[in-house]
Amino acid sequence: MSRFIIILTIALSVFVTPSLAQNTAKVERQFQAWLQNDLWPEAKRNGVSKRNFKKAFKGVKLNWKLPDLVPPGTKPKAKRKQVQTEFKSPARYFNPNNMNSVVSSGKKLASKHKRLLARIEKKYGVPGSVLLAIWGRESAFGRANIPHNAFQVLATKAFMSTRKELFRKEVLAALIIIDKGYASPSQMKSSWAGAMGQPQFLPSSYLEYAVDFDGDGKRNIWGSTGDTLASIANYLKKYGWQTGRDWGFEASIPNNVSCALEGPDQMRKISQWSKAGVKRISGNAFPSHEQNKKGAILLPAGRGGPVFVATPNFYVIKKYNNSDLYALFVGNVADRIQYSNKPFQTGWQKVSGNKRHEVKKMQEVLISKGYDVGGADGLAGFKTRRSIGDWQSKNGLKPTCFPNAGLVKRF
Ligand SMILES: [Ca+2]
Repeated sequence: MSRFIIILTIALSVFVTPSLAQNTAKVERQFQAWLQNDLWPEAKRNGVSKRNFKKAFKGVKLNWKLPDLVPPGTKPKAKRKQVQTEFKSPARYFNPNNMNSVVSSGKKLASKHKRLLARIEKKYGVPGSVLLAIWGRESAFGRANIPHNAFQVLATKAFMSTRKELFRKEVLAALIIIDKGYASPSQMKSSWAGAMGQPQFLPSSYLEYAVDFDGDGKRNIWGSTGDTLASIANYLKKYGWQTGRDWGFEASIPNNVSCALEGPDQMRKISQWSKAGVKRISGNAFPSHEQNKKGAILLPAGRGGPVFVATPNFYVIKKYNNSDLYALFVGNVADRIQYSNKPFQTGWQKVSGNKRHEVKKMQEVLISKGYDVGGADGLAGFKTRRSIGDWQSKNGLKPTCFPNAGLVKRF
């Protein structure tokens, strides 16, 4: 390092550090004022007592390590980050070691909690294997370290994040939870995203869907296995889980069935898909109890990966986390716990060379041409996938229904 740079570095650190510290202290003061003058009046209108409000925020300061923060007087960084992010293959989501380990713990817990799961299934109509898969995914069956103070996370985000309104609702719900005595402030542990306990419920979901299944009078999603599993079951039931139906099946879809027919708004009877040549990859027929009911075709990587027939229950799992890959992870783990322990049989084609901002640009062009891509976000949800397929057909290309590198460059 040259002497000049060393001097410059020292000069900068002397100059920058105190001003950053001063700014941090200033924002902390603004946060404390916001708690008292902005959040407290609304909490009060929601019936929260001053005593419990004080308890919740005793010693709580901003958490500066959380993602997506926008301190007062700054601009969001998220967009810049999004631009640089690589558009990734779904394969990453299905790491075989990770899945094997969730399945193996899930199988052990299925036998350990057999009677409990049977009682929950009887009451809510959701199979134990699906509950175990979600429990495993959300909190490693309650073993994950979920260390944050929910009030700190939620209030920091309600005060200065890219989604203030959402977190404001959640911090108010968290206050109601302790004000009603459902949980103590010290119990209120959450992830960095504000999701609480073993089922990873946001506070508003806790108020709406958590249940007391072990009968001690508390809806304890932090420490009770019965309450955790039944709360997940109740959540799925309230979102329309259809008892007795599967979540979906890995399939093969012939080329004469266009990949642009994907999506829950284009469901057909499973027997009709069958007639059109859609088959289960296992070689078995679709179960007879499914034949007369509706399902959607699902191509998470377009023609470049495993394809599925998804039942409405697949879209109920997505209410837990709005991602096709999440719901497929849960569905596959559930099948492997309950039926046969096999990963998806078709491999995922490699995806490389695209950045999210390039996919976003392609979406914007498609929107300008009148296609519905479900919003330009640089991700390939089913509306984007099938619009790509339609565009490809109209332009004399073989539909792949996926933003392959060569294709994206054409936009
Ligand atoms: Ca309980």
